[in-house]
Amino acid sequence: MVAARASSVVLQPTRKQRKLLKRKAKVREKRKSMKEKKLKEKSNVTPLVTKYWFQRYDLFSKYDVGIKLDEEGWFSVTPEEIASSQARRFAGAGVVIDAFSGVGGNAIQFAKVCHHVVAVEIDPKKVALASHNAKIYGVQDKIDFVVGDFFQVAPFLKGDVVFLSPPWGGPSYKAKENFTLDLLKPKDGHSLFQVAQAITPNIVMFLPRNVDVLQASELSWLSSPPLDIEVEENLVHGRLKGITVYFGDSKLCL
Ligand code: MGP
Ligand code: SAH
Repeated sequence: MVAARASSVVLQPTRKQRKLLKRKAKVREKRKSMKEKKLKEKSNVTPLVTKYWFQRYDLFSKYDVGIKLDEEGWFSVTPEEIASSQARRFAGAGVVIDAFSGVGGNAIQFAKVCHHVVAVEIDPKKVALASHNAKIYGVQDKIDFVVGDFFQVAPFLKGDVVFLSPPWGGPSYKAKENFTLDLLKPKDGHSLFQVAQAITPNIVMFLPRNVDVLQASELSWLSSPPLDIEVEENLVHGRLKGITVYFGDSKLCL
């Protein structure tokens, strides 16, 4: 009997073929980077926000459907996975006030699970972007957009939850070893909390990952008896992005 013997021959590309493959890879790389450059130019991607553009699908899973952001929106929007988990705690709640709604990252997720959202934003251009983005997620009818300064309009607002994600002072916030609440914009965290407290004790603050957690927790003492509080670390792909502090009743089902 003759045993069948398997044999394989590995063909090495010739020098000429290797050169050709290299050239093709280079052309592909160049085309890819030109395509990215064009896409970035179309999407307000300045050098400051390029790194956030690479995270675009973490920011909005429906990015490719036509999501629009401006420069501040790029570096401030709450990544969808975080915004969605923040909102899910209030599933079924009545009215959520998103006091600094930016381009809509949080407002959209609240609108998906709550009855109604009042989204306050001082910059009319961002309100237009948020309204456009809300349409993409099919929740525009559940959000009332208010162009205004939260500190001015707060006395006229009624709601069951107030969500606070104020400006942290730009991407350089992380240069601080300990981010204290006086660094929040446009007013310090203490004043902001008091304004929100006049609306409801159910307050959520989205804060930098280097925030002074003890100082943030102490805001609960502005109420008597002190508000219940829960501090949550928010990660995306295992990387810490921010800290959420829930005051009051974080499992509202109204
Ligand atoms: P980051 O720390 O600037 O980015 O923002 P990244 O990619 O984590 O940086 P690196 O250090 O890993 O290189 C992280 C997240 O914080 C952003 O996606 C926003 O959700 C949020 N964020 C950042 N800024 C500057 C602000 C802000 O000013 N206000 C609010 N509300 N959120 C912000
Ligand atoms: N959570 C938002 C991002 C908020 S960034 C999102 O996911 O898209 C903070 C926003 O607060 C910015 O858009 C800024 O224009 C807005 N802002 C700053 N001062 C304000 C004020 N006094 N009242 C309302 N909005 C304000």
